[in-house]
Amino acid sequence: MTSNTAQYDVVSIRNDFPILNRKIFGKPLVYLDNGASTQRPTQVIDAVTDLYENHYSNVHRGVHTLSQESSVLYDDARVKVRGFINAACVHEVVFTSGATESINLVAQSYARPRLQKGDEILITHMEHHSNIVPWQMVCEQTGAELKVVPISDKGELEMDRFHELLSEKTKLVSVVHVSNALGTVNPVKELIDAAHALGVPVLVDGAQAVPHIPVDVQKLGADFYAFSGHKIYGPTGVGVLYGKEKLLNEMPPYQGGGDMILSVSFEGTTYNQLPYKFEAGTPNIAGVVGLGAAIDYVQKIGLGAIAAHEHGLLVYATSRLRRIDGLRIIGEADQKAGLISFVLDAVHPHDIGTMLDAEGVAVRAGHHCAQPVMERFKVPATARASFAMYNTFDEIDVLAEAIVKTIGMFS
Ligand code: C6P
Repeated sequence: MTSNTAQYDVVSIRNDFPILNRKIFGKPLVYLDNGASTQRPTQVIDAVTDLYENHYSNVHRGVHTLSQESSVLYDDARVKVRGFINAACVHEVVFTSGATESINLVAQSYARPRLQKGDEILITHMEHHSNIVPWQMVCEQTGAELKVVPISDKGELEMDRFHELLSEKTKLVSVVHVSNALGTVNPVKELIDAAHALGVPVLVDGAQAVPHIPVDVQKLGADFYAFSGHKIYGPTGVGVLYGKEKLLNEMPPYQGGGDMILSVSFEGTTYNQLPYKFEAGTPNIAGVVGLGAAIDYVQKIGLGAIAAHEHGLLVYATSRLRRIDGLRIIGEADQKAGLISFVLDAVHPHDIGTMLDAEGVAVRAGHHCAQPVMERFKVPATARASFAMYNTFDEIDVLAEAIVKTIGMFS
């Protein structure tokens, strides 16, 4: 199948990603582990290099030229993130180290002071550990209880159970937008509307959504939205917590340190305004600048075009993989983003990962930090091929052939 169309020039996109020229065991790299982390285009690498070579210093702390320039680049990235997710204002965008920290921040700063015995936090059975463990911790700290919305055999949320579990006891709903283990795209707007009807705020874990589908936090009505830079072609160690201004203003700082204060004395401290109140210490300046460049890059290609391309890959890959004897796809929701989790009758997922690597194909094998999903589908692990804007239909063919070869070697 051809991988290039008049509207979507995947060849030119691939040229922006130097690592895609790598050979693995003498074979062209087929990188299908984008759910774990995407690769970076030259534009992001160059933006980080330019910062370090020409502008770098600490931010918001110096009157000298380099500090001013770094501060402008850092603050510009926040403006880009605001536009990207359509937050109402820049100070609703808090830079964190990643989706994990964003969720922990909400658990400790929003939920912990509000929760007491008898209260409930509602999550789903398809959450990443990052959206389970912080809630277990805060429940332990406060005596609140964690409730879990079950999922169907197709890998969709059981919406009737969601409505039953949502009650006046629920103090927060925290739900994944796109499941990293199943690919399911959840009806987050519907979930948010139902929660809001009871006055319950909602956090959306968007780590696997923002690289693949357009996200407008105001249209969704999300109270909090979390994602990571490294899954959207940006650097590691940087992420975003979007929060509604009113809620962020009501929350105490998550950590204490430099930049999050207006004044400090031994008698007491006055906290800085949003978003700095939540950005204690020297931030990941290069990470933030790189994230800004990544957002520029994604917006230049267009998330609508990326989503359409990846959907084409998903449809093609699903039909190719379904035809392989002994292969079972885990997660067949009607609404899916570009990833396929699968198991083989004859081969353990870790062996699948190793065998595919020998063919140059990088997939993730394991529980994907979503062990409750594995337990739900009664598998110890899966192999997962996850797509990005630079993947091609030819690469899906390589994947399918490598799987068939793997089965042949193990039978
Ligand atoms: N999932 C995967 O291979 P961090 O580690 O903070 O950047 O992202 C955590 C996270 C949160 N939510 C979802 C839905 C995720 O998929 C992830 C990260 C990777 O699936 C690494 S475990």
